[in-house]
Amino acid sequence: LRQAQTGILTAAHWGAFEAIVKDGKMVDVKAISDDPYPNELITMAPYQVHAENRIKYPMVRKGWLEGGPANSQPELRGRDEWVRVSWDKALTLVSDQIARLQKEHGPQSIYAGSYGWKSVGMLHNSRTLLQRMMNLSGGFLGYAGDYSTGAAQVIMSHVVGSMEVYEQQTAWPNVIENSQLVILWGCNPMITLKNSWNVPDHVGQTGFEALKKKGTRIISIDPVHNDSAKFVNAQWIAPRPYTDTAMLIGIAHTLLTEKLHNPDFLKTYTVGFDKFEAYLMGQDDGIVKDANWAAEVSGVDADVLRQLARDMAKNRTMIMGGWGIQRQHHGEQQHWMLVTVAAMLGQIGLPGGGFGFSYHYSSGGSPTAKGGILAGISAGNSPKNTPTPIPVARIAECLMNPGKTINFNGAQVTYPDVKMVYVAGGNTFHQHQDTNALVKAFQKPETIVVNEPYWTATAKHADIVFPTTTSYERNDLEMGGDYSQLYVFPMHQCVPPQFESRSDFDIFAGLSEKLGVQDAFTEGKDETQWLKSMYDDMKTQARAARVALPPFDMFWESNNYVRFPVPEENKQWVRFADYRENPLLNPLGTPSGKIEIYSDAIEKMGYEDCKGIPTWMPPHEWYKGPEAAKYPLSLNTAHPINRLHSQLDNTPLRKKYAVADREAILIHPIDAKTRGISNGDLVRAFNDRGQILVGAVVTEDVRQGVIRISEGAWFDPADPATPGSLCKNGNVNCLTFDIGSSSLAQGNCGQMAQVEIEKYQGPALTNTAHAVPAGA
Ligand code: MGD
Ligand code: MGD
Ligand code: 6MO
Repeated sequence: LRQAQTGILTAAHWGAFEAIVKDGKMVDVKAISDDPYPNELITMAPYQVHAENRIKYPMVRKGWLEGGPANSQPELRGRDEWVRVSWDKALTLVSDQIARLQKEHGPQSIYAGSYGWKSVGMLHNSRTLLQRMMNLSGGFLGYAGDYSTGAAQVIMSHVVGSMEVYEQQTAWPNVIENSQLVILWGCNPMITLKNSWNVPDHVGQTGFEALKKKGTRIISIDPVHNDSAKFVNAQWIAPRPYTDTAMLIGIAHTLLTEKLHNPDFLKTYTVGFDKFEAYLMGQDDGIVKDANWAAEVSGVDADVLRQLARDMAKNRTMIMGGWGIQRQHHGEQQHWMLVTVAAMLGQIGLPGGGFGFSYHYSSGGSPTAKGGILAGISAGNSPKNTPTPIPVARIAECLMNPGKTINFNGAQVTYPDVKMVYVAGGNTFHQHQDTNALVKAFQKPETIVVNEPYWTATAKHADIVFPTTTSYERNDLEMGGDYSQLYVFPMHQCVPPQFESRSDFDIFAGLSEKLGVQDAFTEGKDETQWLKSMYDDMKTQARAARVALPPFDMFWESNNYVRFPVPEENKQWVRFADYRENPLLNPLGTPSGKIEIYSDAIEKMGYEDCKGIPTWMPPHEWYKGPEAAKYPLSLNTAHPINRLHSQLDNTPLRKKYAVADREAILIHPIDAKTRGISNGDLVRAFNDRGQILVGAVVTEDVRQGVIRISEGAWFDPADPATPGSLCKNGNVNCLTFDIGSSSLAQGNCGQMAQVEIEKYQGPALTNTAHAVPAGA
């Protein structure tokens, strides 16, 4: 047990901390002493609680309130007035619609997948609570996959037999000791490790620090000279965006023709290399895919690619793949090729070798502790008539095209006619691509309900909004270290619920009451009783692992948190070592039990856009596509340094990154000069889908021909009545396109688009992204 010193112990996606509260206001925070890499984002907690754009009361959009779901003037969503109502009225309005739709149209008429990053906490898990209530009241339409790894998680299941992207990685001490060369492939861990799905342990950053100290050679392959590459003094290789598959194929060709590959490994542990070899050598299409071919596509010198292949083969090499590269059209191919190259190198399952797709995420590789694990509240069982989920990133298409059938991982999915959308803990208007098309799609349903602490663009485009507490206004429990399971943190309530806000638990309990399922929803337990039962289950597991914990009451009163011991052997754990040691006894979860460089299952699906072997296919938009004549710049939409997606955009931290009060755009000096753009200028970035206002940062940190605008700036159309009007805050998804990565995974393509930019010459525009709407 570890003790908090001065404040109230709580936690967030950005770390555990002690909150300092004075006269009912959170005024300051202090990172816990165990945090090896405290994250500045925690200092924004007081601003989260006391933000000016909190939703204060239950609100209903005027058109919906007056016309009801059938005559609500849905085209006014996003610009209508808001009317304050009582909690009882708001709960009745929503529960009446749920009951009516379940009866008249069935569960497929209510989309309650509600994708999103919400806040941490095992009880107040908004999305699970929504689904719990929906399951009890007749079911709902949910989603499959996610926005983070949509393409990679599906292809990896076919190639290595698990989603892979969320698996524990070879432990950091083993990597530090054994890796001689580390490749950061589209990977920016010093930034993306700041935040975790659970509470971060921040061990990953100490791993990179140790590599730096040891002088391990690191190469970063990224169109942007990212912060991690700078931190570890990596060699920077800057490809044309979206061309990584071609680069990797060129590297594979060098490995093969220079006999640097490992035929024994390929024979014992993989299937289908012969088919890939035929493709490499151009046996079908007459195109030999060597380093010269790859250089022509990717803009990286052929000699650099050849040297990379040689260096990888001669050293114990760990390839750390990020996920931006698969948030692209044909995004499946990138990770498939990374595994193929790693298989050719033959180091998978060896200390410090192979590949890892989660070193940049939630501290994959932080050694697993021994103790207990908290289980959160569950969504319960789905009723028998629950509809087939839709791929998460196809939501806008689904709303626009009821009845349409699409391919999805060997199956077919038909979009139901969605009449109601319920969002709790996500920000659809941030996460989804092609925002202006989403505005139209959001006019289709009869009713849109949102639980939110803030007036986000999603809340502004809803019909009914429930004001929700932040996690600092309720009691909860959460694990620390997604992979390590190192900590259990109490999340003590720091301040009372602000204004009339309620927790998601209370909101869904209230709706459950009106729907006649309250007892099943709460199981007769209040907040404290739920937390006690979660803690007690965890304590029982810990006891079995010979770790003694105090009773719940003592733990809760004490302001302590739990830190579990890490067994020595876990510090040397190597991913795939068991498979390498005995592939017959420890087969992979693929049809062949081996790594599938050729997948018969995928081949038999017969898709044009995802074949049986990893293949280079030009993406929907890129610098060689026809659209490049009008829109020559390739867009990069990486995750923001000082936010979690859209979260915290409404805090003073934006002073660190906003330029002229807009989201920043990184522009290469030559691209800026030819357009007369200087540092600090307002810039209009645009294509056929939309236009946004951004602030110029002219820098050689981006490859020429590439612009970087981070995801997450709140959507703020200059004229909400005119489709496609200028977004005054710089929401990059106004520029991205909304098609699936392929028929296989249907992942999103948020990390690509062709764009043009110009110096903004129009009238001065006030940024109103964080303003409250009329009537609120
Ligand atoms: P967040 O900003 O975290 O993003 O998309 P989201 O997960 O939707 O939204 C969470 C919302 O939940 C916020 O509005 C917050 O205020 C609210 N919230 C927080 N706590 C609570 C709570 O307790 N209760 C309720 N009711 N609400 C709460 C992220 C998504 O974006 C992801 S994961 C990825 S990987 C994608 N990345 C990406 C990209 O790289 N490029 C482009 N172009 N688009 C992208 N979109 C995707
Ligand atoms: P990204 O920033 O989207 O993060 O983790 P990732 O998806 O790995 O992309 C990583 C790097 O890929 C970037 O430096 C980008 O320039 C590069 N890249 C983009 N396109 C290409 C390309 O075509 N080729 C190559 N070689 N490189 C390319 C995201 C992860 O991060 C997720 S999914 C979430 S939900 C969390 N979000 C998040 C956040 O919003 N903020 C912070 N600070 N941390 C976060 N951590 C998590
Ligand atoms: Mo994600």
